[in-house]
Amino acid sequence: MLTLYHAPKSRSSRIVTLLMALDAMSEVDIRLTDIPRQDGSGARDPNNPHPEGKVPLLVTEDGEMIRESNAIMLYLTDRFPSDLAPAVGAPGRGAYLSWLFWYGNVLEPAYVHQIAGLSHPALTATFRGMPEAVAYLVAGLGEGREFLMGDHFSAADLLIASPFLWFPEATPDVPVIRDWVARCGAEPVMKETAIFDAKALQDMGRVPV
Ligand SMILES: N[C@@H](CCC(=O)N[C@@H](CS)C(=O)NCC(=O)O)C(=O)O
Repeated sequence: MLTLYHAPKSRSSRIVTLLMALDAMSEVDIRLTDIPRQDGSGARDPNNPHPEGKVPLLVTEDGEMIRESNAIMLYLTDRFPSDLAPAVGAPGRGAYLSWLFWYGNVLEPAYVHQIAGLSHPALTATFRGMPEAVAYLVAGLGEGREFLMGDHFSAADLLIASPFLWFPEATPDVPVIRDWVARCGAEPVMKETAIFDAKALQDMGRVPV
């Protein structure tokens, strides 16, 4: 069985959402894991084998550790084929890979630099910035596309909409993006994850936020 180290209401929640969407919750042992939170609560969990004590971490049956949300999502969508992701060789596979890696390599750094108020020519040269990221998202959602991969919700939507679903005030004030974030947030698995995480926090002796 696979093992997922998961801290409720964190970046690993999107992996739980994906497992629900893939109908693969029964294939994974979900280990509730503590992490240091920005409000000062929580602490590094000595039972979490992630080299930095972070979540998510997926461990395979062979004991291989997979870290980074996009790598874990790619592994899971390949392992549990569905309409959430194109298979190797299928149309749209290149776009799918590009969206997953664009999230980690470009969007999240640009987003964090903006939140931190950081600006430097080296950052701009490497990552560009949020205006360029927003333009890329708008282009991806162009031509009447409901979702990034076309007319249905995909793992790419789940990953890329996640920061805007956590911090709605950070959603770019562009109708096509706001509408897409709302469509992603309305997916039934989002609500199921919120219920799962609230119960998980209670099980950990924490008050659901
Ligand atoms: N790039 C990683 C980031 C993982 C990450 O930063 N996770 C946070 C939870 S939202 C964490 O584990 N923080 C605990 C810590 O920093 O010690 C991913 O997307 O998987």
